[in-house]
Amino acid sequence: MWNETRLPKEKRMKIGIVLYPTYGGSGVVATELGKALAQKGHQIHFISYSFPVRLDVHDKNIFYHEVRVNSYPLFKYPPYESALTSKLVDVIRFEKLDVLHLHYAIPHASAAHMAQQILQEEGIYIPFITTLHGTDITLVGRDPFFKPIITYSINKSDAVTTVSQSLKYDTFKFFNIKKEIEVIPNFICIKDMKFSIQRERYAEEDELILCHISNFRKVKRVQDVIKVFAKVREKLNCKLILVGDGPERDKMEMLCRELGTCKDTSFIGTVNNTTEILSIADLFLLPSETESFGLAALEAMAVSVPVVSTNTGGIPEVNAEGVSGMLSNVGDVEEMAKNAIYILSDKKRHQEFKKNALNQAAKFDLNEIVEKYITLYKKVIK
Ligand code: GMT
Repeated sequence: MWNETRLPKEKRMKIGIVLYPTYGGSGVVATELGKALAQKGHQIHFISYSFPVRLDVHDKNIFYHEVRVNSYPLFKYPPYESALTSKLVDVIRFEKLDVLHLHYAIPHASAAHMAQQILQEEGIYIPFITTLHGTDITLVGRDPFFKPIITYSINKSDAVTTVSQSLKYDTFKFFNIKKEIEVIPNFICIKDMKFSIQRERYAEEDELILCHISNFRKVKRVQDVIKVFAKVREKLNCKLILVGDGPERDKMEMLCRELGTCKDTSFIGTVNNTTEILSIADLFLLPSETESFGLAALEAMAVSVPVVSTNTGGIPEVNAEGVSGMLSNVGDVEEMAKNAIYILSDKKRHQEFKKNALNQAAKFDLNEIVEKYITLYKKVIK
């Protein structure tokens, strides 16, 4: 897979990618971007507090630098941002990075700005690009307490990107931003894949599989997934697979018990290879309260799984109404259930939605999107 499509030395960039290493979408996007850039011959330095979960390849162009925060009795709160800043200064200096790319504003953008200031004193200029992913703007970022630092560090970035038009709009709406924002959507690599997962582990031959993947936070409205499923199950033979884990998980298990759907629901926890699970699904449910993009929906579509979702935030930019799936208002469980039944109850219609889902996903082709980032890196490197 890692074919040597290397660049001549003078064209290779040394790029620092700062990310959250967990299963969240921003970490996944940052990791996949770094992997694709490394494959093109650029040198990628991932910087985070632990090894990124999706960094499952060995490539001579990929490096990992861990940010460690030493404990000290005085620290009730370990100073992560200072540790990250120091790490950035060290890596930029030693590895001679050309550019930093930060995924998720808090606290990455302010740490990068501080590192930039420190290095400027030594005559080194390191440009940094901030990619806004979602709740850094729509939830956490809107907290009045964080507003000044987010506004300041976005304005100080050498370039700013958002993953959807909707998030760009929200950023200008909620913050006093004086910079241009470029929309560079998330991406997917569409390829023929072989999966070893056995569908029969989760459903009988005559049963359909509905699936949801998230970090089980309130914003994901997993309760609506379960309620929609309960309604679909009244009409169709089906099973529900819930992938992921998070603060709402226990409550969701209780809700399944209340609705009597436990025997048809599998909570499978966090998995590394979500594509494998998605490949056996017939429909993906994404009833989020807010969602700047909806990477999980795109991953579903990339393996021909149609999506029933809400119409909030950037989801309509990903899931095309009546084409790759269907969209409803937040909380409209009744309509989402009707839509799911509509798509699944007719084999021919389901096939059509499946085919369209794959075509729609192909619009977010990895190669095209990665080129947009490369162009941006070149623009900010002086
Ligand atoms: O903002 C978050 O909730 C975290 C972030 C993440 O790290 O998972 O998710 C956001 O970024 C993803 C990748 O760009 C998007 O696909 C998600 O839609 C977005 N989440 C929200 O807007 C809730």
